[in-house]
Amino acid sequence: MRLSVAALPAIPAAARPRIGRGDLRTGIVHLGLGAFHRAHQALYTEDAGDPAFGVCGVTMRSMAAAELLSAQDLLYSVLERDGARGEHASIRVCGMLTDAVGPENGIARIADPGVRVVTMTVTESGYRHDPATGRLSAKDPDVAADLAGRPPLTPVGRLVAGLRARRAAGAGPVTVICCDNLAGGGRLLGGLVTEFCELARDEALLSWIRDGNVAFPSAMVDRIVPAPTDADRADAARLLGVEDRAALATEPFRQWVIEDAFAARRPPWERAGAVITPDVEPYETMKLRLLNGVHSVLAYLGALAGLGTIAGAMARPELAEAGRRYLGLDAGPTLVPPPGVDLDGYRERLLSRLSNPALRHPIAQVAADGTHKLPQRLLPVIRDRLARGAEPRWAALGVAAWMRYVSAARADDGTPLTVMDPLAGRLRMPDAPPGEVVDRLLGLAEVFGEDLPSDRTLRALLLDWLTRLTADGALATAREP
Ligand code: CS2
Repeated sequence: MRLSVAALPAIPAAARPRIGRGDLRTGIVHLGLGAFHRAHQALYTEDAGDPAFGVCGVTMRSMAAAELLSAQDLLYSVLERDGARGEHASIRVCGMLTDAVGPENGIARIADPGVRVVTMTVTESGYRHDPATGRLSAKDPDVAADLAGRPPLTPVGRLVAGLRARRAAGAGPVTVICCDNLAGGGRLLGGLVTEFCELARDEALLSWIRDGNVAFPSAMVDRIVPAPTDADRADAARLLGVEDRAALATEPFRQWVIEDAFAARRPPWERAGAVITPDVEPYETMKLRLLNGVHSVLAYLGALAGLGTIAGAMARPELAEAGRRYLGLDAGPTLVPPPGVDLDGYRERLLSRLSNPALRHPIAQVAADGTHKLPQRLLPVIRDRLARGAEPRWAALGVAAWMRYVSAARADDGTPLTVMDPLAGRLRMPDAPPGEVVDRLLGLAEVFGEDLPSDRTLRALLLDWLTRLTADGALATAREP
């Protein structure tokens, strides 16, 4: 039997959805119906317990998730894998989706007066911005085509179309929350929407937004959610007693900190443990520089060493040590802890989350889209340390490992690696010597800005690390710092 409303009586009572289906109305449109949303914001919203905030999930790239979910009455299960308890996993079925649709139908739902919140997880590169400046990427052909007036394909173009429809329908104010790993994501997204409207000469929408009808709070989102696998579906079937083709696995930990800047009614997310605060920045900075930063360091070194998962990289003492040094010596000193947070405790907990052996988080997933991730994670740490006259050695090792990964596109044992990045074609230079690789990659202004390419300390660090990575490989380089 497959998971569906009719199958719910057959699954363990503790795993059943927490809000009655009959009570649920659509109050949120979510753009980007991937695993992260389903294991994070959807569960927070279900746990908040307000039936006025069911979620209309909108797929942005392929219809696969919408079809899969629609075939099982929009139900899916989430496994929590806790390495500290062996292979044990607990499971629950989330029942918060009220729809799973493609962009054409989804965008129109933003104009529904019952909708008060739009959330977005479209990955860092989905915003189609220049990561160094935060401006809309004018060279991007999809952005240009959206601006020229075709049915929009970019997430920002689609969001603008939805807001335009909402204004026209007189459906009232709405809050748009960027739930991707971007510093100041609310400001960034608000800026991109404004820029898009300006370029499209949509004065009416611009003034509607300026009049306070749309708020763009920033948020820090945290939960490690690997791409779902057959093993996850098999475990879900075993624990539920019915088949769930949309099952996902995640870790027990979750965190959500949202800036208290809403334009309309919102779900009582604090009931589910979310923090609503006037200042989200210290949380974002801490999470991006510590968790995401060390993730990237481990992913590029681990990929070069031929390893498959983040926990696998953490199991190599030399890589775990490089990660610790990055956290303790480079990232840590740049942070101001958020109120009540003990940074040492946060760091130790983080290291144990990354070592969770039950969560097979693929390195390839973390290594993807480095040109959009490094500017959020490692480069701000490097800038801060350089400004204080310090040498950011471990952050530079992470960047050098990225340089080796994208330029050689093979592991240290020669195995080819698939580099996923919007700029992949420009990054590949398998036969170039380290000095040339450093100069050409550092010269990418959209990644490294105008300041870093001319920094001599950084260039020397990168050249030293890249020369050693090329000659000795990642493990030996990390072993003899
Ligand atoms: C990861 C993140 O894929 C990546 O680059 O660093 O997705 C990470 O797992 C999440 O941000 C955890 O909250």
